Amino acid sequence: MLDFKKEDIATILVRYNVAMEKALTPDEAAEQLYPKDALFKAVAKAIYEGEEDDVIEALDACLKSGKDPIKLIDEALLPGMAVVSNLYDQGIIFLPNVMMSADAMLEGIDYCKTKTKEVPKSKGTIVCHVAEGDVHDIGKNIVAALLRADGFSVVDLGRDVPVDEVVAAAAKEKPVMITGTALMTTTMYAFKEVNDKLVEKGLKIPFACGGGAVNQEFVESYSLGVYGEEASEAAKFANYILKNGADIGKMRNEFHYH
Ligand code: B12
Repeated sequence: MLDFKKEDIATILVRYNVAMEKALTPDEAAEQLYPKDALFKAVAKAIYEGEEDDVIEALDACLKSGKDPIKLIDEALLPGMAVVSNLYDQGIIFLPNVMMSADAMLEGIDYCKTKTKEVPKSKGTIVCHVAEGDVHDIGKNIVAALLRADGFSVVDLGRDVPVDEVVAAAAKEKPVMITGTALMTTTMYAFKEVNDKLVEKGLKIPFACGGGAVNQEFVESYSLGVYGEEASEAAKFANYILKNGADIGKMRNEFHYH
C-alpha cells in the first residue's frame, strides 16, 4: 500500500510524465526538432511531410525574404532531412516516410540551384557511385546533389556499380575525387577492390567513402580512402583538394573524427 504521506508524490508524477513523452505522435515529435526560424521551419516541415510542392512554396517564401538560394540548402533543406533521420532512428517514423522526404529534399536542392544568378564554371569533375551489390542510393544522391550545388560536375554512376566500371570512369574522367557509398557490410569490401585497381593503374585519386556500413578505420585501411560521415563533407574534401592538392595523408589529418 502506498503511504502518501511518506511517498514523494512528485517522483510519481515525473514517471507519468515520461510515459506521456513517449506517447508523442510523430507530428509532435517533429515539431520539437524543427529549426526555430519560421521560414526555415516551413521548409523542414514540408520535407518531413514529403510534400514536394510545399517545399517549393516554402523555399519561395525564403527567397522572397532575401535568403541566398545556395545557403538555403544548409540552412533549411538539410536540417529538414535531419529531422526525418532523427525520427527514423528513434523508430517514430518508417522507411516510406524517409524515402518521400529524401525525394522532396532533393527536389528542393534542384530548385535552389535554378535560383542562383551566376551559373558557376565547373570547379572540376567528381565521380560518384554506390558500391557493387548495394542498391542504397539515398545518401549518394545527397552527396551528388550537394557537390553539384557547390559547383562541381558530377558523373553519377548510380548504384550497384561494378568495380571495373568505377575504375574505367576514373581513368576516363580523371576526376578531382571519387566518392563511394556503402550501406551493407557485405558490399563495403568493393571499395578495397576499387582502391587496389586504381593504384595498379597509377590513378592516385582521393577516394572519399561514406555510408552506414563503413567507418574511419575501415576506409583508412586502403591507401586512397578518406572517410566522411556527413554528405556535406564531400564538397569540403573536394574544395580542400583544389586548394591543397591530393595529399591523402594531409586530408586524413585535416578531416579526422576521433
Ligand atoms: C532505405 C533502406 C533500404 C531501401 C533503399 C532505397 C534506396 N533507393 O536507397 C531498400 C528498401 C531498397 C532497401 C533494401 C535492402 N536493404 Co536496406 N535499408 C534502408 C535503411 C532503412 C535506410 C538507409 C538510408 O537511406 N539511410 C539514409 C541515408 C541518407 O544515409 P546514408 O546513405 O548512410 O548517407 C549518409 C551518410 O552516410 C553520408 N554519406 C553517404 N555516402 C557518403 C559518401 C561520402 C563521400 C561522404 C562524405 C558521406 C556519405 O551522407 C548521408 C547523410 O549526410 C537502412 C537502415 C539504416 N538505419 O541505415 C537499411 C539497411 C541499410 N538495409 C539493409 C538490408 C540488409 C537491406 C536488404 C538486403 C534487405 C533485403 N533482405 O532485401 C536490401 C538490399 C538489397 C541490396 N542488394 O542492396 C541493412 C544492411 C545491414 C548491413 N549492415 O549489411 C540496413 C542497415 C537495415 C538493417 N538494420 O538491417 N533498404
